[in-house]
Amino acid sequence: MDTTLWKGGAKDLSERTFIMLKPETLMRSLIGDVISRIERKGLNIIGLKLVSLSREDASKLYEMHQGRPFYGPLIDHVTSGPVIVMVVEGPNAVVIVRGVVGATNPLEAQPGTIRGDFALITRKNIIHAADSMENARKEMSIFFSEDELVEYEKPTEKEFLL
Ligand code: 3AN
Repeated sequence: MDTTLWKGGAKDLSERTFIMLKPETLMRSLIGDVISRIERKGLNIIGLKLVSLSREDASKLYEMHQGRPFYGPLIDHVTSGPVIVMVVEGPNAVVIVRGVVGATNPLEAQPGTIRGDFALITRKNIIHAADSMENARKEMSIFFSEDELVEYEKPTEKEFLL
């Protein structure tokens, strides 16, 4: 098998991004469906936890939205029940995951995306995904220390994906 592409190409584009499955995802028993979309795309889950989000952590996560009209209800909502926080890794992970997730407003999210298939309204749009590498780093550091992230390679990636 020629591993040149893996070693010299796609692997170099590898990024980490941060994802959170919001309380409605657990309450609607959709965790498996949503995580499966991420897995099937070919990304590696390198960190995963179920947590009860504190108001302090929620306000760090949504810092950029402070002052917006939806900010208060958003914080109330994401602290209303357990969430799943995840770090995933793969080539161009930030942009790739945003594509899998779909547009913020489910009215605009395309069928085939997570929000397009599972969400009706913006506040309860199932999933949060970092929108830049810088925000991904900030957001994952709220929930994970470096030694909680486990890197690995799936043999199938080398053989079938890249
Ligand atoms: P995204 O999650 O697609 O990056 P952001 O960062 O603009 O979108 O918004 C963060 C979260 O704030 C959204 N996931 C959604 O839950 C909530 N939100 C954003 N805009 C609105 C809105 N107009 N009304 C209610 N909630 C909103």
